[in-house]
Amino acid sequence: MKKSVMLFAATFAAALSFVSCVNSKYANDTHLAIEDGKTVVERYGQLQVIGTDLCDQNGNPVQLRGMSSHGLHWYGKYANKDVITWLRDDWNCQIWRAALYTGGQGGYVSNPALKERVTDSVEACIENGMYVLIDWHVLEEHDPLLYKKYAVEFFDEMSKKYGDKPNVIYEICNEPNGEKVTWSDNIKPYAEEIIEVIRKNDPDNIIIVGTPVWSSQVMAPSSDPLKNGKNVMYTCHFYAGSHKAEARKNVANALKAGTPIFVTEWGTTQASGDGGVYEKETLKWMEFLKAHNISWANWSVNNKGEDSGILAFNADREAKGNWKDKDLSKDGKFLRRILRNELDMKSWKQEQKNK
Ligand code: DCB
Repeated sequence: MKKSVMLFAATFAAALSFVSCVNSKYANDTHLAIEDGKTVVERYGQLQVIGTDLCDQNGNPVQLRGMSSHGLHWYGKYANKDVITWLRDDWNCQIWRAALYTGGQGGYVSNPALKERVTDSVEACIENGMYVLIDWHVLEEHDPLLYKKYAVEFFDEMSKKYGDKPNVIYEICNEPNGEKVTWSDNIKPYAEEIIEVIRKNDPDNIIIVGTPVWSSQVMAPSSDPLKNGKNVMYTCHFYAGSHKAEARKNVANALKAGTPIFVTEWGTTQASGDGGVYEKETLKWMEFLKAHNISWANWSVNNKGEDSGILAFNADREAKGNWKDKDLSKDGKFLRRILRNELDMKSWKQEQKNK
């Protein structure tokens, strides 16, 4: 008796999840950079946040996917039109992330000319009909408040310049970190001020806010929300070799609590950016992000020879794009297939069996 009830319940649950999968409100998303001759920005237009979903101009949920630059002060040469166009046309990228390290040697605060790598990126993406993340890459300084003065100027300028373009997404603090850096005392006051600066020039483009502990504590904003959270999302970063089921649970809980999430950076490797490509763990994350309609950018475009870099060591030194198989690292070959919709957990498992 009990057994049959359980069996019934299990069958019912399975049927339900099947139906909800087929009838998913996310089923219409084609995940294409170009469809019927139209770029993704031509199709989706002005983005907006509805509930926890990133949506297009008509209110349909959409999932954007693409690549992040490495630090623009190290590998900014790849932030050019040739490479970004190649990523759109060959890799099916809908979004590009320009990672402007703020602190540290060579970062923006000590090297303001770096801004050109950002504006080059934005202009290439506008011409290409792609979305672009302007990433204020807080990392070494730990606390976004430390260089707030620079962030105010920077985001004021960017939002004046590009606020009327639907392509632009502002990522205002990559990865706050350090024991003393908390949501309520550091990130929230920083974010409220920067959002106010941006909103004077740009009433509607999406703004993304980092979360504590290298953007892993995604529950933090739900208990102490921003005063100006309209069209604001929060970021969760993961590295598939380091962050697994528990991190996904955090994200699921944050969504349940009403927090919209955008994974502005993730890697197939360990959190160091190295340590091997974790294919199966990555594909678990891909299934999860797709099922929850969470957009992402992968770390990163470089040829330094680290496992999370998509280029083979020393490949494409001229930064021209037009990559052949031999120019790609293991990570690069894997990522390209994911982005081109050629690989998912099911087909990967089949391939492993056939090996
Ligand atoms: C993040 C950063 C990013 C960093 C990657 C991989 O940091 F946002 O800037 O990129 O994740 O670690 C790495 C590059 C290296 C470079 C190094 C120097 O791949 O080539 O030499 O930056 O800045 C994270 C992410 C997660 C965690 C820690 C860090 N974590 N971190 O969970 O502990 O310490 O940078």
